[in-house]
Amino acid sequence: MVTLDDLKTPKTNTWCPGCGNFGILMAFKKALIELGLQREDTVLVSGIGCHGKMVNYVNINGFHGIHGRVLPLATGINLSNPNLTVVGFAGDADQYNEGWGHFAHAIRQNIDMTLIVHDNMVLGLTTGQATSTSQQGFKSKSTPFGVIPPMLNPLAHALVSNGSFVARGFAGDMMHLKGLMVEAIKHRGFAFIDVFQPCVSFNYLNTYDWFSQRIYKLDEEGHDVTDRKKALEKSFEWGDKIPIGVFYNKERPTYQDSLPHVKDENLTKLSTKNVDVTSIIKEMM
Ligand SMILES: Cc1ncc(C[n+]2csc(CCOP(=O)(O)OP(=O)(O)O)c2C)c(N)n1
Ligand code: SF4
Ligand SMILES: [Mg+2]
Repeated sequence: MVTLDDLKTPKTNTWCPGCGNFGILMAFKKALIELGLQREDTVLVSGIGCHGKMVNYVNINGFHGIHGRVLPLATGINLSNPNLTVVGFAGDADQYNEGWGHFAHAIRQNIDMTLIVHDNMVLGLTTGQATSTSQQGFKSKSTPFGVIPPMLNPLAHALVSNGSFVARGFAGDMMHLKGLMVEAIKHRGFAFIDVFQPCVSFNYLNTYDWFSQRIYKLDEEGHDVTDRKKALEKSFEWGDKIPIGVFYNKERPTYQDSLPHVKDENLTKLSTKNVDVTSIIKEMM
């Protein structure tokens, strides 16, 4: 049985005091413990940004990728060894700006993994520029006159891309977030959680108070998680009332279920003894 102590690493945490990332980190550790996952069977993939340091603070297998590429890396890991539990941690700029192209495809392919986006609505590590989830009018170093276009709606995009698990959490409600992570990791297929993560140093608009005054829990109002149209409608709620929780959850076949060479056997276990790739290499030279 894994304990909080086992998951500790010797790295010094450099997040700003009060950062929402602490809530996400603790929720994830508690989810791993509740699920009884073994450290060697679990892989954490992270992007570049403050969120990317997750890989330094959880003592499991980790891959600190390049900016925007959490999903290609996680896809490769999952397809080569589907027995591993793969959890990707991306930033809002990392996933919804630089890595945006990968988002819809990993979702529609239904890669068996979990994606958790630390959505602080700014580029935290590079000191507070606007991202695609910054609200219209948000003033930052990169948008001195305020953000011009409407903010991107990642949940709606995930739902119309045929997402099989779509949820939103809040770093300020760690136990609720832990529950979402447990459900997401158990889900067979692509599970996506957008997490409201206050950046106390650079986002003075979307603060803990701002979120706390607005959020409400979908499960407390009897939301049907198998109703995609209703989930889509809920994903457009923004303003005085903002829903968190599971918007949609219905399993469908995963990508590797239909791949004959990985369906029953791990790529990592296949022998390369009688494979000759010389002709392919020659063709590419
Ligand atoms: C290919 C590439 N482009 C740009 C950068 C510069 N860069 C570093 S972190 C970052 C984004 C940080 O924002 P976000 O993904 O929202 O993460 P946060 O710091 O807010 O957690 C960028 C653009 C980079 N490292 N690599
Ligand atoms: S800059 Fe923002 S996101 Fe980064 S550690 Fe500080 S509070 Fe957290
Ligand atoms: Mg960010």
